[in-house]
Amino acid sequence: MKIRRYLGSNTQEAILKVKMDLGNDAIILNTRKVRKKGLFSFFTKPMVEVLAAIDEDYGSKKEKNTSSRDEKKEVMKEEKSTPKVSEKDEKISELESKVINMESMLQKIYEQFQGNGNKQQAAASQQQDVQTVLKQDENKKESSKVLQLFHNNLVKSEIEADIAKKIMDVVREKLGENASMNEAASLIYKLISGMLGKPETINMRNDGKPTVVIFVGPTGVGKTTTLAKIAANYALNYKKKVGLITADTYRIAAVEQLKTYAEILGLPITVAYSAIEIKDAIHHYSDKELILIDTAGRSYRNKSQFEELKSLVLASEADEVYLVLSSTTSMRNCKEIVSNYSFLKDYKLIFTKLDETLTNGIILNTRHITGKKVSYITTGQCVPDDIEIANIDKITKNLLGSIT
Ligand SMILES: Nc1nc2c(ncn2[C@@H]2O[C@H](COP(=O)(O)OP(=O)(O)OP(=O)(O)O)[C@@H](O)[C@H]2O)c(=O)[nH]1
Ligand SMILES: [Mg+2]
Repeated sequence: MKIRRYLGSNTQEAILKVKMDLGNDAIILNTRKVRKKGLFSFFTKPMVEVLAAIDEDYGSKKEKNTSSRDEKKEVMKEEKSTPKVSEKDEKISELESKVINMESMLQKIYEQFQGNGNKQQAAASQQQDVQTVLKQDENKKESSKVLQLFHNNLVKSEIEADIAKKIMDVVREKLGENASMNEAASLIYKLISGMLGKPETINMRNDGKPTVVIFVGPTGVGKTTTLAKIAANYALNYKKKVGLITADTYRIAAVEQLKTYAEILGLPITVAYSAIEIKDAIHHYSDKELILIDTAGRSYRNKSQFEELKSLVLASEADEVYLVLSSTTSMRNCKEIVSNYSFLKDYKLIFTKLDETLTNGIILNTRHITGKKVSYITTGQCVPDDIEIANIDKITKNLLGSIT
C-alpha cells in the first residue's frame, strides 16, 4: 500500500492531482486544510491537503500494463468478458482486508505525523532558544560595553579610580550587566549628583550680629578675587552691609589689591596685622551684616605659616570658613592640601578657575575625600561676574560625559 500526500489550492485541485498520479483506484484517506510554512504563512490562504492511498502493486501493474499494452491488446479484449461470481467474492474480501490494513496504517501514519510535528516544533523551539541565548549574549556584550564606556568616561573626567569603581559597582549591583544606556546614564547621574550633594552658600545669621566669613587656601588660587566677587554680589545684588578685612600683610600688593576692589565697590576695608587686630576689626564692623576676611596664601608645606593661619581662624571666630581650591591643581597635590587644612573644624569648598580646565573630577574627588559641602565655583577673572553657586546638574553632566 502506497500512501501519498497531495496539496491543492482547493479540494478539487488536490483530488485531481491524486487521480492524475494514482489513478481512479486511489482511496482518499483524509483531507484537511494546511498553511504553508514560513514567516508570513499566517497571512496566506490555507491549502487543502489530501492523503491518498493505492495498492502497492498498482505502480508495477500500471508499468507492466503500459509496457506490454500493445502486445496484450488482443488478450485484454478477450479478458474483458464478465468475471465469475466466486472471483467477485474473493475480490471483495480481499478489498475488505486491505481497508482494515489501511485503517491501521493510517493510524500509524497519523501518529508518525504527530510525532514529526512535535519533533519539528521541538526543533523550532530549540532553535528559538539558541537564538534567544545568542541575543541575550549579544545584549550582555553590548551592555557591558555600555558600562565600560561609562566607566571610561568617569576616568576621563579624572574621577579617582576608587570612586569611579564604587559608582560602577553600585550600577552593576542595581542594574546588572544588562543595563541599557539610558538606565545606566540615569543611575550614574543620580549617584554622582547625590555624592556632590546640594551646594551651600553663606548662611546669614539672623540674630542681628554680622555673619563672619574667612577665606583660606594655597597661594594664588584666587582667594582675593573670589572674596571681591562675593562682596560685590552681597553688596550690590542682596543689598547687604558688607565690611572687608585683609589679614594678608605679607605682600603690599595683596593689601592694595583688596583696597582697589573695596574702593570700586564702595565698601570699607580694614587691614589686620595680627590675631588681636582681627578681633578688633570685627568688633569695629558690628553694624555690618556680612564681614569677609581675606588671608595670605599659605604653602601647605610651610608648618610655621600654618600655625599662624590657625590662630587667625581661631581669633576670627568665623561663622563660616571657605577653603578655596583651584580646579587646575593635580589630585595628588589637592589631597595633600586638604589633609593640611584638616585642622579646620568645618569648612565649605570653593573651586576656582573652572574656565581653565575641561574636567570637573577634582570637585567630586575633594567632596568625597573631605565630606565638605561644595559652595561656589568661579569661571574667570572678571569681578563680580565670573562666579556662580555650584550647579550640580552641570557638574554631574560634565563628569558623566557623553557616549556616542
Ligand atoms: N582664569 C581664572 N583666573 C582666576 C580666577 N579666579 C582668580 N583668577 C586669577 O588668579 C590670579 C590669582 O588670584 P588672587 O585672587 O590674587 O589669588 P589669591 O589666592 O588671593 O593669591 P594669594 O593671595 O597670593 O595667595 C589672578 O590673576 C586672578 O585674576 C578664575 O576663576 N579663573
Ligand atoms: Mg590674595
